Amino acid sequence: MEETKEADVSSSRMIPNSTKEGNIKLAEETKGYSNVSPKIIKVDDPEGLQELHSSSQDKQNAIVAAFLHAWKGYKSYAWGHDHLKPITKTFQNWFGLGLTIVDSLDTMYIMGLREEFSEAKEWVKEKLNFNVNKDVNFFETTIRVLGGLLSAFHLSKDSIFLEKAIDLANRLMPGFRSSSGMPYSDVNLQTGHAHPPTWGQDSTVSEISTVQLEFRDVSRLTSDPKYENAAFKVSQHLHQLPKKDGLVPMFINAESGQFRSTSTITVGARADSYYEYLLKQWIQTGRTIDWLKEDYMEAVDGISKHLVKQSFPSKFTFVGELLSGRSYSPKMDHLVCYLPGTLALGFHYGMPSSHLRLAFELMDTCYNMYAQTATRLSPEIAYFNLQPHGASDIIIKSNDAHNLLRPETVESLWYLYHLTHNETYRDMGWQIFQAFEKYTKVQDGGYTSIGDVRNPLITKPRDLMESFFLAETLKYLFLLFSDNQEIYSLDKYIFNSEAHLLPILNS
Ligand code: DMJ
Repeated sequence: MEETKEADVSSSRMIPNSTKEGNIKLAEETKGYSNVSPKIIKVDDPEGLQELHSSSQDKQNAIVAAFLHAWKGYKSYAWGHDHLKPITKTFQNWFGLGLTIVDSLDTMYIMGLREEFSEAKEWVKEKLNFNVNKDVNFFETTIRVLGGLLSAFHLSKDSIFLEKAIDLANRLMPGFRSSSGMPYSDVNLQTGHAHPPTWGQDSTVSEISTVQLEFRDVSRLTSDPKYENAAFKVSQHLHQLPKKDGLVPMFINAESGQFRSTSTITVGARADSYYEYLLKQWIQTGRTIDWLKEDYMEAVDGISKHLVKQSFPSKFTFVGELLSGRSYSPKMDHLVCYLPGTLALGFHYGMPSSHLRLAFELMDTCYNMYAQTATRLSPEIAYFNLQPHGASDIIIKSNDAHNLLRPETVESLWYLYHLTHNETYRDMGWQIFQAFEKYTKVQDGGYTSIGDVRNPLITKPRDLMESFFLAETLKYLFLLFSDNQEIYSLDKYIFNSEAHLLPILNS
């Protein structure tokens, strides 16, 4: 039987100041929400709170130092390979595309790490070769590699990144060649052969719906509409499929173009960024395509109606799942924690204030998924207690207790800080950063995923540093402590699902 352990809850919740200066519209709209303003846990762990009052500049410096520590490990033991295995001091290859280098380019640019950026650029120029007989995941390669190259081009204006991006986009295009135009899961970069995943027949809905920002950007840069057309056809097709109040099943068949109707409805793994890219495509295209906005709004209403509940005893608002599309499960992936940020972004662009209220409530929950464990790190999956007499809101099962250095919570903290200037979001981010420092930092370089966030003495290092730790987690933390929030403003850029920056049309 699966072992379960209730998370340790040792602390009380403290209500800080409500929304401060900043976005005036937001401040006015949020006046009535003092009851849902962020709450921060006061932990009984002096080390966990150290330097809470140091300056934002000092904190940014600490985050840059963390990036350089991660980079040092990657450079020493994994250079040119996809990921660092920091414990065994070796590497892991997934696609063989130097993922960590390409995914990190814009983070280095933003952090002002000019030497490291030019070293990485040199590798892209001399060594990055897409003409390899290798099957890659269509979605992951699009968001991490194509997105990384496009963002590096937009920031640096160096043409090498655009050349590489166009080469890669051309090699990914055969992924769309199914009977329905819905992309397959995998594509061979040399032969163009595309196919379903080795483990099943269907494509994943979040994967096929999370490539449009990138392919549209390639079309704009090349003045060739074929990339945008192929990718947007997917969104148009999904738009006309039947849904449950805007909610989608997690699997779709690339040949028939039909959902697997018995698959789970979730905002977590396999469906998450479908919702994110509805909103972000609407913004990227200058807010002119009404059905993208309407589908997004319908989906948020569907999430509120079918998936959102509150736990006992602390009334944490969380997003559960409908197993087989029907039966409610109070399970929430850490991946869902992108949602507060997306909801806040939507509110910034005119969505109803109920979206912002949900964002505040979910942000509090996501932060508590960290603050209420003994390591102050979130598990990959949390279950929420729906029994009125239960002692603890958050239940962590053994198989779900790992932490992969994921970005979603700090991503949302940045969106909420960027839009409200409420310092509490920075305090939350700083506590999370300190926990990464304490439990995932590896002495000779790099950070490692861990197997158990519940036990500070036995965290069970899993020996992998995924590229998104550098591309997203550390980038969003760095931006959270930036005293100039205008440079990378959400009015100028849309951030893709891997935190790569693409310009907004007419911004
Ligand atoms: C990243 O590759 C992207 O953020 C993706 O959208 C979801 N999974 C990882 C990070 O958790």
